[in-house]
Amino acid sequence: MRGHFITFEGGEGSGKSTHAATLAQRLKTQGIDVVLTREPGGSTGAEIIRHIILSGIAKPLGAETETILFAAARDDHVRSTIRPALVDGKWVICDRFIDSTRVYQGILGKVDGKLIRGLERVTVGAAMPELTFILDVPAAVGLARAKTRRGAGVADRFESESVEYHEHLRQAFLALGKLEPKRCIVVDGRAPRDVVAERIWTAVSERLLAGQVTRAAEPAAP
Ligand code: T5A
Repeated sequence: MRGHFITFEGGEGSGKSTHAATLAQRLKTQGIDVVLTREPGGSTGAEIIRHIILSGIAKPLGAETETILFAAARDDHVRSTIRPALVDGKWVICDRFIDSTRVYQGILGKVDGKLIRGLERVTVGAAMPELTFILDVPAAVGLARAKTRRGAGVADRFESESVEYHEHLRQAFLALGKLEPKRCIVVDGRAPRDVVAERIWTAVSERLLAGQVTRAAEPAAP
C-alpha cells in the first residue's frame, strides 16, 4: 500500500476529532490527498453499526458481542474506505481504530485478547496504522469537554460509564503506548489546541513527511 495511515486514540473528549481534522487540513495545504475518517463508522455499513452500538442496545448482549459488532464495522470500513485510499496513495487519518477495541473491549471489557487479535487479523490485515497519536487528558477533563460539546444531548453508551471507568481507560491507553513506542506517540491533550497541533505536526513531519516530495513542493508545470 502506497499511502500513509495515521490514527488518533484516547479517552472521551481528549481532542481526537479536533486534531484529526486539524492535521488533515494542514496536510491538504501541502498538496497531499487526505481521507479523514472515523470509527466506529467511516463507511455506509459501518455507520449503521455505529448507530446500533452507541445507542446502547447491544450492551446487554455483552462485551464479546460488542467486540464482534465493532469488528464487523471495521471490516466494512477497511474494505470500503481505508484500503482503497491507501492503495491509491492517499493519506488516511482515522479518529479511533484498533487500539480503541484493545482498550475498551479488551482491557476494560475483559474480552479475550486472542479473539481481539484474531478479529484484527481478519479485518485489518496489512492496513495497519504507521503512526498513532494517543491524546492524554485526565478523565474528568475529557468528560467535562464531551459534556459541554454535547449540550442538551444524551450521553452515549460509553460516555455514560463512571469517571473511574474512564480513568482506567486513560491508564490503559498509556500502557498500550508504552508497549508499542515506535508506532504510538502520547501527547498531553491538556495543552492549548495550537500547542497540541504543533506537537502532532512536528511528529508527522519528522516521521512521514521528511524526504517526501509533495505536490505543493513540486515545480509548477511549464
Ligand atoms: N469505541 C470505539 C469502542 O469501544 N471500541 C472501538 O473499537 C471503537 C472504534 C465512539 C465510542 O465508541 C467506543 C469509544 C467511544 O466511546 P464517539 O462519539 O466517536 O464514540 O466519541 P469519541 O471518539 O470519544 O469522541 P469525542 O468527540 O467524545 O472526543 P474527542 O474526539 O476526543 O474530542 P473532540 O475533539 O470532539 O473535543 C471535545 C471538545 O473539547 C474541545 C473541542 O473543541 C470539543 O469541544 N477541545 C479542547 N478544549 C481545550 N483544549 C484543547 N486542547 C482541546 N481540544 C479539544
